[in-house]
Amino acid sequence: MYKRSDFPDGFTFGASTAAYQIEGHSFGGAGRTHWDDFAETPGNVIRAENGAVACDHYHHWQEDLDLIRDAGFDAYRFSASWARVLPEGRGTVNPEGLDFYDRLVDGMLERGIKPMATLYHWELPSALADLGGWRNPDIAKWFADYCEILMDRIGERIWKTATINELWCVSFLSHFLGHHAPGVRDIRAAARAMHHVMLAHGTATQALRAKGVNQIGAVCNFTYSQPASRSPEDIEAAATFDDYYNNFFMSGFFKKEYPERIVSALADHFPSGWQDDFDVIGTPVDWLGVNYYTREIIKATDGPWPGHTSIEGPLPKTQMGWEIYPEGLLHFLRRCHVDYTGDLPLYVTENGMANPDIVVDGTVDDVVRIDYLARHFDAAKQAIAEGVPLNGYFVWSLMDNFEWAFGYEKRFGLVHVDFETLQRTPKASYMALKAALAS
Ligand code: IFM
Repeated sequence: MYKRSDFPDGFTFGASTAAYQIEGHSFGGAGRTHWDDFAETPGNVIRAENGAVACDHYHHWQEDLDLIRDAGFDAYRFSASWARVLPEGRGTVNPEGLDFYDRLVDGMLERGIKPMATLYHWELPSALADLGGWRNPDIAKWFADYCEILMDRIGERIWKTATINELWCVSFLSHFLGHHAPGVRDIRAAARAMHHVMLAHGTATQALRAKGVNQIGAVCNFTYSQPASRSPEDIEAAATFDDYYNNFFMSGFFKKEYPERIVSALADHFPSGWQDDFDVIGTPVDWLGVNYYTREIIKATDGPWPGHTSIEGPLPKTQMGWEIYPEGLLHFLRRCHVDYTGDLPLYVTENGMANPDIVVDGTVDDVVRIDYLARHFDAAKQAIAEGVPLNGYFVWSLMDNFEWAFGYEKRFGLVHVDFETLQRTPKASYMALKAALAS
C-alpha cells in the first residue's frame, strides 16, 4: 500500500474537480453555457442530464472543503466557470460569481489547503458559442479578458493557475468527434479550434503575467497509443493518433511548431497566419499538468483522415470501458520530461477511475479504485526515481459528479454523492488515501 512517506518531502497531494461538473450552474446568476445547449439536444447526453444542480457545491462548498482537509490533501484543484463570472462571456460581470470564488479560495486557505485554479474547464458561455466559440479567433482575447477579471479578484491567493483544461477535448473531441459541446463534427472547425485554443492559452498567459500572476501552467490530457498489430499501417495509424492527441499541443507549447503529420493533414483548415502565432502559443509556463487515464488500441482503416479506429483491448476496464494501464502514466511522465519540458516541474493533475459504486450500510467498498490508485502512484514513484521532476498528484475526482456526455452515471469520486439527497459519503478509497497521507 502507498503512503505519503514514499514520496519526496514537499510532494503535493490533492483532489481535482471542475465547476460545471459540481457547482450547480442554475444557482448564483451564472449564464447559459454551450453544455446546457448540448445537453438539451436529444441524443447528446445520457437522459439529457445537465449541470443545473450537479452536486450543488455552490451551497455545499464548506462541507466539500472540509472533506478535502479531513482527507489530508495539501491542495485542491478547482475550476472557475467563465459563464458564472461573465454570464454573456464578455461585458457585465456577475458579482455573485466573483464573490463565490472569493469565498471558496478563502475557505481553502482557512483550512490550510493550497488553491490550484483552472480558468477554463469547458463551460463556454452560450453567447460566445453563438459567435462561433472556439472557431472564432477573437476567443483568445475574450478568454484573456475573462481571466484578468477573475484573477484581479482571486489571483493573489492562488497557489498555481492552469489556463485551459485538456486542450484536445476542447478542440478535437468537441469539434471533430462531436462527443462534447458544441457537438460539431467538422475537420475545418476542429483545426481552427485546435489552433485557437493554443492561442487563447498563450494570450491569457501573457495577459496574466503582465498583471504579476505567477505559477501559470498548461494542462494536457494524454492517452497511450498502442498499434493493434505490427503492420506498417497500424503503426502509422497509432503514430497519427499519438500526434493529434498527445504531441500536437505539447509541440506547440514547447517547440513552437506542430507535428508534421498533423500539418500535412490540416494545413488547409488552420486559420490564416497560424504560423505567426507560435511566439504567443509558446509563452513560457512554470509547470505542466499531466492528465492520464488509459490507452487506446489503434487499428488502421480505409477512408479519410485520420484513417483509424479504436478496438477493444484485453486489459481490465473501468466503468468507462477504459483499460487500466498505469505503464502509460510512466511513459508520458518520461516523455514530457525528456522530449518537451526538461527541468520544468510536472504535476499529475488528473488520474482516477469510474466505478459503479453503491452505498451499502453507509459505506462504499471501492477496492478496485484503491488498487487503481496504488498502481498509478507506483508509476509516479518510478518516474521520480528516474529523475522526472514530478512534484504532485491530484486524484480525479474529489466526488462523483456530472461526467459530461455520460451524465451522472459514471462515478469517479473518492466521495459518493447521492444525486437525489446530495448526501456525501466518503468511499473506502477516500479512507485509504486519508490513512496513506497521514503515514
Ligand atoms: O470528468 C473528466 C474531466 O472533466 C476532465 N478529464 C477527464 C475526466 C474523466 O472523464
